[in-house]
Amino acid sequence: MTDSASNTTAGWKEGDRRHHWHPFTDHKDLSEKGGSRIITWAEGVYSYDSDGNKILDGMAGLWCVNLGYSRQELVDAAAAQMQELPYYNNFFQCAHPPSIELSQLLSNLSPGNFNQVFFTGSGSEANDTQIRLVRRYWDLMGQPDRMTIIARKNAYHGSTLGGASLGGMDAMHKQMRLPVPGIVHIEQPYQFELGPGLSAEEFGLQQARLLEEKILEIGADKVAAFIGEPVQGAGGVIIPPESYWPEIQRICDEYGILLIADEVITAFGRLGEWFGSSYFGIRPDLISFAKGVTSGYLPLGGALVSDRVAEVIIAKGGEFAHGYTYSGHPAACAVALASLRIMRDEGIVERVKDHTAPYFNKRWASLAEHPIVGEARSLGLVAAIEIVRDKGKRERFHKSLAAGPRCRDICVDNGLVMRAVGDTMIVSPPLIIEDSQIDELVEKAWKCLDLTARSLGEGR
Ligand code: PXG
Repeated sequence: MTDSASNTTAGWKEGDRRHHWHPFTDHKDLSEKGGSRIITWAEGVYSYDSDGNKILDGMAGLWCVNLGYSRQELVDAAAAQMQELPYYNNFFQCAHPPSIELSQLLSNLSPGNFNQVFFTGSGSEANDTQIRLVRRYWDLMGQPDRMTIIARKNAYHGSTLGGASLGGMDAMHKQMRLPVPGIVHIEQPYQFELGPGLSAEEFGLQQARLLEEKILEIGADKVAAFIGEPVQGAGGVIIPPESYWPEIQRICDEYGILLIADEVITAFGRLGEWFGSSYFGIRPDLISFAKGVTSGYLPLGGALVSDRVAEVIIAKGGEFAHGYTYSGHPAACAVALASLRIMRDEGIVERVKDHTAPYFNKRWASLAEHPIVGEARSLGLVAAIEIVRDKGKRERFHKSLAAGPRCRDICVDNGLVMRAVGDTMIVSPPLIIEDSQIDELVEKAWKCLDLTARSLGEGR
């Protein structure tokens, strides 16, 4: 086969099947299902496949295309930067205007005590950077035994060895013999699964206090940091009760441990605030970002570093022995600058908070009435529904029926991207979604739940 497959669906599928190894994919299953759907173009909140099907992108790509697919300014920013300076590094006492300007803008947009930005190429690298930063910080503070980072089960922090270790995905740990030493996990604030019967307030406090128990078990003088996503995304849009994060903050303060907010999904408007930490009123010491910073048009991530940490490492640390070829890539930074300026100048975060999210939350809540929905939850523009066999008892369908993946496939066939995490269906649409498109999303979701229920008929 040549590398110029005929420009047809069949040609692309064949090239894909033979040569293209996909992330997080069971290729045997993919080929049994007839191969990949080939996405050829996209506009606004819709993507189009090579057969001309129009699909409402309920996932904003992979939680990232926050401004939708049609922003010419982002394309122009990349093109102009590529003509001027397509690449230069930020090593060896060099810098370039886009990385400088973006670090300034991010410092301005972030909460008050963040004034340093370390750029990476992705969210995984951002979280690897956080591991380096917290370990370096405690070494320089003369407390090298503060090594352990506490994370949560079912968290997603990326797929590098560090990111996957911080994450709490059993399947990833098993395949790679992770986590690396010095990372431990506590249970997550997932009330639908773990806390039925408790009030949200009680459950939030109970799950937060697992952090305190773990700190006391390990010894506070051995704990470096706690990391969490303000709302767990890939784990199934797990929205913690209001009582959870303030209690986590209290515990981190009490034992002096660093708080890392992984805001790869929640930063830049997803929860109606520039940072999800602000929504929950927490004061992290470190923030990871990626995805929405460029609206996904080019890869970029990074760590926002608070004064508490930066002052120690910069003042006392000499060279920080860490960095990537693409740390602060000029074209990616130029796109991020354009993307964040659009968000700021068009008031997109405010619009999400005041209009889009309230409308979406109300419409999404109506899905709770569906016969196979055990819960419909949302916050800002992330949302989940729990598919169940018995609403009253919150009983799941048998695993072998794969209700979630079945529903996901039905959704795509009916023009909607809605992702399945087990039997939890999740969405995270572009922030620029219009009311009529929210109506379409919810109507399609309802119809696809009907079709799923019908196809599961025998299992009920
Ligand atoms: N942290 C969080 C909170 C994420 O959601 C990462 C870190 C890693 O970012 P990179 O850029 O290295 O992928 C993520 C990424 C899914 C899915 O199936 C989610 C992510 C990535 C791939 C798949 O929902 N999130």
